[in-house]
Amino acid sequence: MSWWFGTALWKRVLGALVLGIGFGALMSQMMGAEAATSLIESYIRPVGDLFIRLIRMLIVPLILTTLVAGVYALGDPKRLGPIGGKTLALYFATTFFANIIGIIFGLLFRPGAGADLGGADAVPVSTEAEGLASRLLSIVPDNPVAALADGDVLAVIFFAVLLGIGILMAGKAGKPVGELFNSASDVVLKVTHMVMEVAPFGVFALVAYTTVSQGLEAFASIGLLILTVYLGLFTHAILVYGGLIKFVLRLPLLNFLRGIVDAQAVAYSTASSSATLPVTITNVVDNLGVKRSVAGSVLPLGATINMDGTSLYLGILALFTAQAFGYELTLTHYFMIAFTAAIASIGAAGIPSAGLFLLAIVLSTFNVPPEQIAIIVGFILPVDRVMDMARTALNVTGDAAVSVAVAKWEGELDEERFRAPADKPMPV
Ligand code: DAS
Repeated sequence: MSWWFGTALWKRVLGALVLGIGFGALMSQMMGAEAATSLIESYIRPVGDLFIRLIRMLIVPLILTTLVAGVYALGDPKRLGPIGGKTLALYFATTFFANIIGIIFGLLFRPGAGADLGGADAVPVSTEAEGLASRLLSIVPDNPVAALADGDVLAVIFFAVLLGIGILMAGKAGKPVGELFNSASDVVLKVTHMVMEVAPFGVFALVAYTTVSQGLEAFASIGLLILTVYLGLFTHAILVYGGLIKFVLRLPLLNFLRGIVDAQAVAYSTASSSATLPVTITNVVDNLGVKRSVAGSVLPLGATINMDGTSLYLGILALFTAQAFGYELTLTHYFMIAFTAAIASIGAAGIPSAGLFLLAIVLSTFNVPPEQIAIIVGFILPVDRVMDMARTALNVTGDAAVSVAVAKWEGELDEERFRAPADKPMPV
């Protein structure tokens, strides 16, 4: 057992990810996809579902305690403005680049050219999406206890920020409450560490199930689309986040990637930014030295409105559709696709396949009729998961990169911790 706990968690999680894919593929080969899916669904997937429930359980307590403690630690409410401003500016900037990369890759690889949509079962989708305005307006809870109980992340953020400001404004009278939240934040982070010890088992179970249930042959039909999406996501991660961390912030990129690999693996295996949030917060606080004042606000906001992977994916899907149905697109169309993909990604919830169901907004820019939209969604849906896993991992990576940038620019980054070698004990 000492080997197990002596091995860094990120290595165990990464190993579980690889083993899960290998185990799923082997079971499919040995028993056939159907039998393997049934066996894994009955005896292995419940471990993954348990893990998701455990980390989802932590979302509200972690955001509330970390954010209130973080605002209290700032000492001056006026500092929240610059943090919020830098955060939103960076979220929009990275999403803009994601759009451009998505459209460039869609044009380069032409994944939709010659696609055979004949066998698709049409899935009608609405063209409604929560835009930024309505999403941010829904942030004010009319009952904070209900918002906490419902896990309404944006409302919890709003309430926690106000509570933190109230504590600071109360001066000495607020100090006991501030100290209480400081202590509660430490406790909840420790509980998250305990839950993260389950991550290798949860990741293994979820990825093994996805591998057998998706079936490797399904990928053949849209292998080029999957390749285009993965290459686009990888390019965005290296160019935009790598450029930001290494060349703008002048921080070691390897430490960044290693520091958030748990969150990336959990995001990849759950395909849910929201479910991954406790792991993302713990990773950037413990491994990257981002102070709670930034981690507790930037990350929950990012898990809700910053989805660069989704935006990039919708850009590629729009071109896939145009190529599959033979639409001629103009430069204006490309700008409108980029703009609507960004808006849709803001409206996407941090749950599996949320992005796909917002495709209609993007396709409305070149008047694709509902029946063709339904055919595209029906064609993609059976194998959307394998692309969702990757775009969710990118979404989480983007949130973490922005939290590091804002922390660095606001003097809320413990660089010694960021630069600490992986296996060396973290500086206390
Ligand atoms: N699965 C979503 C997320 O959790 C992303 C998407 O569906 O595009 O980030």
